[in-house]
Amino acid sequence: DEWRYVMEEGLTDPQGLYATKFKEEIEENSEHTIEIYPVGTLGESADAMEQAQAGLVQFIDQSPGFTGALIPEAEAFLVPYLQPTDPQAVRTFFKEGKAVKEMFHEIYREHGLELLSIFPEGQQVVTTMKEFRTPADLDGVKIRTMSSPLLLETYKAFGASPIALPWGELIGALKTNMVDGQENPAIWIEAYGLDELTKVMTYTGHAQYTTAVMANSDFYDELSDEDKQLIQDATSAAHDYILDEAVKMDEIGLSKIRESNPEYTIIELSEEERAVFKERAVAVEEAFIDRAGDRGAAIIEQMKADIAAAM
Ligand code: 6CS
Repeated sequence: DEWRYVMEEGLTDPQGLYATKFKEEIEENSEHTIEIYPVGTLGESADAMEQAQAGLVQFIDQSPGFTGALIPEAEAFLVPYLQPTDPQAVRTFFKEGKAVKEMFHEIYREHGLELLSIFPEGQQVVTTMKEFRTPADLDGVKIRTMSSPLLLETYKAFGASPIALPWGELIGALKTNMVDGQENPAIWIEAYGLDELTKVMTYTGHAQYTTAVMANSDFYDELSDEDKQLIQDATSAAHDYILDEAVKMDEIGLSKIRESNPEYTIIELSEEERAVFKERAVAVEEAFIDRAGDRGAAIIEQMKADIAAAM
């Protein structure tokens, strides 16, 4: 059969590397073929999710930054200052952590999605027109976020004025000063020229950009055992591959920006500066648990245990 795979990025971006590896594994080991639909080809993220839930596409890669608007528990990956920043700890958390491996499967199933992989793409870095070191510096600064409500709550807690926009509107919004800044991993900032549209890039250490690969669950359930195994094997191969790549992504993204845009100001907040934002993050974690309930609380607890074990 020909299976469709939609993602939020291009073929040379992290989601594209994963998708290409997944496609190769499927096509080498079966008669099935995969057609990859990169960012924009099937509409915005919300459109792609509707098509995946309806079974018009069989596979989707979507970040909790968007999926969180549909599945509150997915916002666990957005809770600020929860995930580690050390690349090896990040790798262990996403490869071996019980939360990532076990706790989301049933939750995504409730939304018609068979969860295959969750992986990181690098630290979220904030790009703005002016330097900031404190929440007061962010007063009135309009920051674009993806559409999950927890991201709006995060930037409100950090002192800024957040605005949720789909990806396709961000570049226009930066060019027309509708927004003053945004957050994304370095690798993406460089690839899409977001550094060219802002003046300063700040490492706040508050999150890893996380994404998830899923199949339509009706499609998956109707497959033969052999095809299910094929998909699981392709998933493990692509997951291992992307985790190795992810360890290098921040470094590659940052060095490309330094090379192509030497004027750009790059700031890493100190531990003392981060501490102020971390205090603000406590209320955001509470807002997550308010929405995601006992199940959400259990996820956070398990994530914290997994992170402690990964350090
Ligand atoms: O900011 C966004 O909307 C986009 N950021 C990344 C890293 N991937 C796709 C997503 O749509």
